[in-house]
Amino acid sequence: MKIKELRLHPQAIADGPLRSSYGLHAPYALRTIVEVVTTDGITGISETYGGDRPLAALEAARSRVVGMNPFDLTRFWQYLNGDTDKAIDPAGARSQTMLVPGENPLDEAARTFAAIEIACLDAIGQAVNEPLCDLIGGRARDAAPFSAYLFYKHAGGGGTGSDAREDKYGECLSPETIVEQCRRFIEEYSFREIKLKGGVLDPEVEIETIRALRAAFGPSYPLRIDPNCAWSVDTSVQIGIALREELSGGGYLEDPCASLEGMAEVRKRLLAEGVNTLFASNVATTCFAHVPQAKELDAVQIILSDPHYWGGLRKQKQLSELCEVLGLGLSMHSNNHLGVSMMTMAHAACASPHLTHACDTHYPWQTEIDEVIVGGRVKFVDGAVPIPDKPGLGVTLDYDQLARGVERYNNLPFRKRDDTAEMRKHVDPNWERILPRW
Ligand code: GKR
Ligand code: MG
Repeated sequence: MKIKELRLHPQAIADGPLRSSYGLHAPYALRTIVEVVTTDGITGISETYGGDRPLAALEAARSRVVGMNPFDLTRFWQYLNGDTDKAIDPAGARSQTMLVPGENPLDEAARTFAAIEIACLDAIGQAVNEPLCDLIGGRARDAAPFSAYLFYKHAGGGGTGSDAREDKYGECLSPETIVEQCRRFIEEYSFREIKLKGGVLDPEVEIETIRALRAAFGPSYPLRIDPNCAWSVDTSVQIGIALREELSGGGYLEDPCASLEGMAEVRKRLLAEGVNTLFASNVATTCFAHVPQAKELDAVQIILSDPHYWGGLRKQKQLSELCEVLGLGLSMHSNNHLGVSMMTMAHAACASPHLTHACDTHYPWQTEIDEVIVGGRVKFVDGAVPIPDKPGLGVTLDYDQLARGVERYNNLPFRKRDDTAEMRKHVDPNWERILPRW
């Protein structure tokens, strides 16, 4: 089997005006759907980040991918110099502190590799008639658990003009409206764990929001908050103390402040106060080189993997095993995505024997109108995505929908996620991303 064609389909998908410490989401998020067509007539698919940079990196690999045997992934990894993630990263340049995921040149090799690896594995899975998580060594579970990923947001459901989408949640900039948002998420998806994207409002309001979620849903729903480094070390310590009860029992504090050193300091000071809240990270830990550092400093106890930029599905499985050996927890990070990524994440989670927390997903923030897989959106059962009894990823592309996504993309005036620009356009013309803000 050889790859005879690589097809790239840029996609624009509607997204609501969600807030984070990066700023404001634009009315459309960018993705890329990848197809590898083999000489056997099989087409493997994957989904990755969108916009100029990720597309250019895939384009640059085209001549190497076409003609490649889809099993020849190790040499493709070497060709892309994927091992750059073994290098020590003292300056934290590999972190996601300032750059949004998908834009860091230092994880480009791992990102590009992942997009091709997943499509190749999908093709191989179809060739041997095995679901992807079984193909890479067997599943640890039949369904992947996800969490309710709540966002402070302005009114609006994403999209623009005649393509504007229904706003199911309205403006959510208070504890009460976030509780209501969560209630709807749980009603619709039956999620069992809750994540609040923080770093948006005054810490007092965010503390109040977490307390309101605890009061509304009780301790059987573990809580986590992720301010994406918006807090100083001192503020992180104060919030850790204030939320010691609410973030215990399966919950965690995610990237409260910047850098592994900063998180290590917060952890040390909290432990001295008798607060053993666990820390998770997808900002300070983005690659294998960060894992031993995180462990050594006791800065992070739960690594948030992501097959899209950690180097694909087999790397995800290796990370699960590494975390288990090191006594670290494992969960999964997410950005806006379509159903192909949804299934990739589900297979990755099911193939990971050691997965200690429900994974993140932005999927509830996307709409049916943009879905590119045949049969419409992926269905959740009890807060989890079951692995279908189908080969590969278990989903195929709806080419009409794909063409609509390309058209939306072609009509957009931007080619890169820029939450600062959106914030200035719609909320505050003088907004700067200041870290720490509080
Ligand atoms: O979508 O605004 C967002 C998030 O902040 C996202 O960019 C992060 O990558 O979800 C992510 C996170 O957990 O940090
Ligand atoms: Mg995070």
